[in-house]
This record gives sequence, structure tokens and C-alpha cells, in this order.
Amino acid sequence: MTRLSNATLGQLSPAVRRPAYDRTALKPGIVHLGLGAFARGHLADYTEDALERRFGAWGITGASLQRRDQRDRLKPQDGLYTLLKLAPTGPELRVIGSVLDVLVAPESPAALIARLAAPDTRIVSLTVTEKGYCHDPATGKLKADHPDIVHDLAKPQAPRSAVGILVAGLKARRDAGLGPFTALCCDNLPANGHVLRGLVRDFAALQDDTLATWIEANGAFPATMVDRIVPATTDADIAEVARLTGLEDAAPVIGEPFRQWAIEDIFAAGRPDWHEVGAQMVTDVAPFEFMKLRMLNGAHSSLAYLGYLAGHETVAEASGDAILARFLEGLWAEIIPTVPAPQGVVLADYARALLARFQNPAIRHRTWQIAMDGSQKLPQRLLGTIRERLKAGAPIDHLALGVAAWMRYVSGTDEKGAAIDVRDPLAAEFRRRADAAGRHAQALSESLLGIEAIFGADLPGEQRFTKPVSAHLAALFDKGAKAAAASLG
Ligand code: CS2
Repeated sequence: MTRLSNATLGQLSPAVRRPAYDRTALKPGIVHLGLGAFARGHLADYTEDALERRFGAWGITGASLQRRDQRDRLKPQDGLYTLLKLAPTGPELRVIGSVLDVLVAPESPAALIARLAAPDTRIVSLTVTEKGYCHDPATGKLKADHPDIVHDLAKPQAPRSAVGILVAGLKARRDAGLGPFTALCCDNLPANGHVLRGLVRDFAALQDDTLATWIEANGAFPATMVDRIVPATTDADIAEVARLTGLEDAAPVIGEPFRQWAIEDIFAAGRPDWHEVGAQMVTDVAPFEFMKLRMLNGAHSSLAYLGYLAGHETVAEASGDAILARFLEGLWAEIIPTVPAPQGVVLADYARALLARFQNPAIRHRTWQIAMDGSQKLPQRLLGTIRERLKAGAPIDHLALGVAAWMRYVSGTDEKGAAIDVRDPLAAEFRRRADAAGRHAQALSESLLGIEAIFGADLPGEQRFTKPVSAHLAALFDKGAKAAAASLG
């Protein structure tokens, strides 16, 4: 089968939308760190729309921070790839042209730093996942003892971490007399722009105080809320895209039709006209962020743990299970009073729409994928909500079951006795604690609650939290996930 590329674009099936601008005239303006499926299904999709609407120098240079496979798949395709949007009513296809090139940081850190320092680079955006920020998830502070940070301080010209890369790029720009680029965090972190600004400044200060001061005075770190459900691409997806488009594409992206992007409108050197193609430019992202992280991601994680334990492979299956769907409704009822509604949004409607998105049968989003990296996700997805509920003296039964399900999951064995492939930077720590506690719910919950990087110093001493978590964990061990969820009524 013929491979997708500039030369073969004309052979695409007529049903596929393709770049409606002169791609040969597209110049780079954005560097994106962590060019995975999500960024290609979100930032690049919005940018594609913006380019079609008003052409400008906003081509994207992707950078992979670890592996070379993304570059190896996209290079032979001249950066082109298919976005397949799966609505319950049927597929929609588009080939995206906004990605011009992909660099692999470990192969040539100097090339990446040079691109960051190029005068035409105006935005450096990031999707490097929660753990990619080398910070303490409970406090948002840089972990100066993180191996990648230790490495980057010793070798600032060959950085491995996203923060080290940003600082190397900003330093090169300052030294060349250029202004900074805007660093645009597109990960699901709380107050993501603010957190990134602090991490970059603190890392810079460990090298050079004057650089930290320059970044503090001139840098721009807008906060964002990003949303689109984009599961990892599978071989079956690749085959389906080839069938639908008529061309082979080694790097398609599969996502839901829904997308949302709220951006704090503070850019150091301009931006694409994303606001003309659906992005919401706002002065305060916080209400959007609380709504999304707490209601979507909080529910996603809780459902991923309970659903995985109950034997459901995907979010659609888990949320289609009547008991777990009822659990989600109870969970949202606990979360909603902690969320300041963004203007014009009715949170009960948002919750209803979320359930429909989760239940989209065309999207195969694995519970196992969402269950990954819980240590980095729990604080902003569930624990902040729990703290606020406790302060208000409000019940937290459903939220506590979400936390207990995470504990049951990281104990490492499923309800049939099979091993769970727990992926998390703290997986070895969980293993040690689970081995010591066995299936003793109170011992295991006490032990895991003692991990300060997740639960902080306050929650382990809060009996209104620790008691229900431990009781739910006992129920999960004794009766299983579905019965534990059903018992909440
Ligand atoms: C998911 C998110 O993998 C996860 O943890 O909860 O990737 C989620 O699909 C996105 O945030 C949706 O915008």
C-alpha cells in the first residue's frame, strides 16, 4: 500500500479533508516538547484550523524527549498524519499538515536547543505528562534530587528533562540578545502555567541567578486547560485508517470529536489565531481547570481503577456498567459543589455530557492506560476536592472509594489473582508497601497514605478521610469493585 506523504496526498480518498493552505510556504514558529498522540490530536488540530483560517508562520517542530519512534514514523510521511475522529454516528477524517519536523532530543540536544533559540521560535508548548515535570505532585515544587534534574544541572548543554530543555533554550536566547518564547504547558497539572514558571525559575536559579531574574521579568507561562479524549493508537487503528483513507499511515491519531482549550491570553511573542477556531482565550483559567481536572480526570481515574478491577478493558465498557455509571453520578454530585462554574456552563449538564463522552462506544480508551501514573494524578484529580469537601464538612464517600480503588489497584493483583502491570514512577515503592501489608486493608491504606509526595502531611491525620478509605479498601478486597461501588447506593 502507498504511504502517506507530500507526494501522495492527492491519492487520499476524497472523503478525507486535507491541508487547505500552501504547506510548502509554512515556516516554523512553535516547538512542541512531547509530540505524542494527544498533542497531535489537540494543539496541532487547532493550529491546522488556525492556519486554514489565517495563514502565518506557525508550523510545529515536534521534539521527542526519549524515544525516536515518533520521528521515525513521521519523517517518511513529511510530518503528515491522519486524525480520525470517532463519533458514535461515524468517522470523520483529516490529514494534518501543521507538523513540519520532529527532533529527537537525546540524539542531538544541541539541535533542539538551537531550534529553541532560533529567532522564529515564538512558542514552546509541552505535553510531557505529569511526571515529565520532575516536581513533587503534592506541592508543585521542583525535585532537585530527581535524577534528570541532577543530570541537567551537571550537563546543561545536554538536558534530558523538559525543564532543563526550556531553561537551556531561554538561556541561549538571552545570551543572543533575543526575547524569550512563550512556554505553553498543555498537561493536566493544576495551575499548570504557574507551576511551570516556578519550576523553570527554580531550575534556572540553581545555575545562574541573573538568568532566573531575566526569565521572571520577561518570560510568559500562560495557564491552559486542554481537553480531548485521545487513546493510544493501536495496530487495529492503523489498519482502519489505511482502509478508510486509501493510504498507509504509521502514525494516525484517534480521538473523540469533542475538543476544548481554555488559554490564559498572555503571550510573549504572539500566537496563532486559535481564538478564531474555538479556543477560549480567558483571563482566568482556574474555573475551567477545576471543572476539567476534577470532573473529567477525577472521574476518569476513579473509573479506571474500579473498572479495571471489575474486569472492564475500556472506559466505554466501564461507564456502560450500570453500577459504575451510578457511582459516577454520585461522584460528580460530590465534586460539583467544589467547582466554580465557568461562565455560561451548567455543571450538571457538563457531567451529563461527560458520561456520554465516556460511553462513546467508538473510542477504545483502556482503563489500564488511564490507571498509569496515579501518584502524579491523584492530588489534582481527587485529593484537592477531598480537602475542600472536608473543610465544608461534606460527605466524601464516592471520592474515598476512588482513592481506595487506586490502593487496591497498586497492590498489584487483580480480583482473579492475576498480576497487574502497575506503571508509575513510584511503582517499586508501592510494591514494597503492598508486600509488607498483604491484604490487610488498614495496614495497606495506612502505609500508602504515608507517602507524603501524594497525600501531603495533612491527609494521613484526617480521620474523616482515612477511615472511609480503609473501610472501602476492605470492601474492595472482600467483595470486589462492583459490590463495593453498589454498596454506596
Ligand atoms: C486521562 C486523560 O490518561 C488519563 O489520565 O484521564 O488523558 C484524559 O483522557 C484527557 O485529559 C482528556 O482531555
